[in-house]
Order: sequence, then structure tokens, then C-alpha cells
Amino acid sequence: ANLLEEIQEGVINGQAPRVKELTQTALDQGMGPQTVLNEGLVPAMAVVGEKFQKGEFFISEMMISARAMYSGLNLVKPLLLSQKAESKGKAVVATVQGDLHDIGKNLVCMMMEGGGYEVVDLGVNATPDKFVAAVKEHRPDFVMMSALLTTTMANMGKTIQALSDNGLRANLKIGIGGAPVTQRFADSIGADFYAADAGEAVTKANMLIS
Ligand code: B1M
Repeated sequence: ANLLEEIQEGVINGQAPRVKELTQTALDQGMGPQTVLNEGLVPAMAVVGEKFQKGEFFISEMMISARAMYSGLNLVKPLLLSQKAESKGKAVVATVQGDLHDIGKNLVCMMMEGGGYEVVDLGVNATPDKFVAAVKEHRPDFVMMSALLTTTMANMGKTIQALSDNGLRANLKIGIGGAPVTQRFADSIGADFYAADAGEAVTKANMLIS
């Protein structure tokens, strides 16, 4: 198998030290950090999700795979951030209330930082009140929300409502994403944009800020 396939297998099998080693080898061989990320580490998590859905994997295995993914991600991260320019704007980013999935959210933070934005990461399980407090404190240009569960998607709408109720909506550009999220859903809750992946989050932010 080639290196990218081996990285995928390592993540699926939850082998953190192996994924770290393979990722380092790939980078040492001159493979681009984006390639390692988008063709090695990230697609593996989709396979993990399928296995969970089929009942082949339990939550413990999903967690071990996530840990293996992070062992590679931690090596790729500094390389993606190295071309940082001066700040183009500020984004508050978090996974919404009730939702603990943080890999996609962390990729959005990384890509936004790499794309020249200042990022305030509120972590996971961020309540509407937490977003409101952060927007008051940091006065960002963007709020970006991530949700991976159909049950927590609704909290994106609640957060937008809370921002409106507090008079903070007008100057804010709100973007949403995550596996179950769609453009149609974004329209239905009054978000300014939807992004299918972390790279697109940056492209759309760039379009809105220029
Ligand atoms: Co969870 N889980 N999980 N899980 N998990 C999913 C999401 C699921 C689809 C698996 C499945 O059944 N096939 C399913 C959801 C079903 C549904 O609601 N439709 C599910 C479930 C059911 C659950 C639990 C409820 C299981 C249980 O307890 N019975 C539970 C919920 C816990 C909670 O949140 N309250 C749970 C728990 C977990 C773990 C903790 C074990 C672990 C998370 C570890 C962690 O994040 N640190 C986990 C994992 C790993 C997954 C899967 C396998 C992988 C998610 C992931 O990291 N993907 C996932 C299966 C899947 O997604 N196919 C699954 C990789 C990541 C890069 O993709 O986050 O989509 P993603 O981000 C993408 C884009 O969506 C986009 O950019 C990224 C790529 O560049 N993006 C944005 C994301 N956010 C954005 C925001 C933006 C823009 C773009 O703003 C502008």
C-alpha cells in the first residue's frame, strides 16, 4: 500500500504511534501537508463513521481513531500555519451546544489561521450564551459554527437568534458547516454562508471580507 493508504489504515485501526510515524515519513519525503491531511487523515474518519453505523465499531473505537488522527494532525498543523500573513479579520469558532465532535472545527480553526485570520476557539459544546459573550468580548468579523449531529444542528439557529436578540447580528458574518449541514439548512436559519470543508470556509470568508 502507498503511504497515504497506510496512514488511513493506521487511523482506522487506531494506531496513534504508527500514524505519527507515517505522517512524519510522508512529510520528510516532501509530501505536502494538505495532501497528507485531505488524502490521508481526513478520509479515514469517514470510514470510521461507516463502521460505527454498521455496528462494526463502538464509541471507544471511534475515540481511539480520533486520537490516532490527532497524532498525525499535530505534525501537519505547524506546516499549515507557517505561511501566516497579517490578520485579515477575526473569527469566533466553536462546535455548538450538545455536540462534542471537534476534529472538523479544529480544521476550520487551522485553515482560518493559515489563511491569515485571527481565531478565537471556544471549543466544543458552546451554548448560545457563550457565543454571545465571546462576540461581545472579541468583536469578530465572523462567527463559525460546527455541528456533526442532526440533533445539535438546531442549536445553530438558536445561536443566531441569541446573537440577534442581543443586537450583535448586524455586523457579523455567520458561517456554518459539519457533515449533516447543507446550504439549504444555512438559508433556513439565516446564516450568511455554508462551507462544505475547512478550505471553503476560508474561501467564503475571503469573499465576504473583501
Ligand atoms: Co460521532 N457521530 N458520535 N463521535 N462521529 C458521527 C458524526 C456519525 C455521523 C457517525 C455515524 O453514525 N455514521 C453520527 C451522527 C449521526 C447523525 O446525527 N446524523 C455520530 C454519533 C451518532 C455520535 C454519538 C451520538 C454516538 C453515541 O454516543 N451513541 C456521540 C455524540 C457525542 C456528542 O457530540 N454529544 C458521538 C461521539 C463521537 C466520538 C466522541 C466518539 C468521536 C468524536 C471525537 C472528536 O471529535 N474528538 C466521534 C467521531 C470521530 C465521529 C465520526 C466517525 C467522525 C467525525 C469526524 O471527525 N470527521 C463521525 C462520522 C462521519 O462524520 N462520517 C461521527 C472528520 C472531520 C474532518 O469531518 O467534522 O465533518 P467534519 O468536518 C469537515 C466538514 O464538515 C467541514 O470541514 C471539515 C473538513 O474540512 N466543517 C465545517 C465542519 N465544521 C465546519 C464549520 C464551518 C465550515 C466547515 O463553519 C463555517
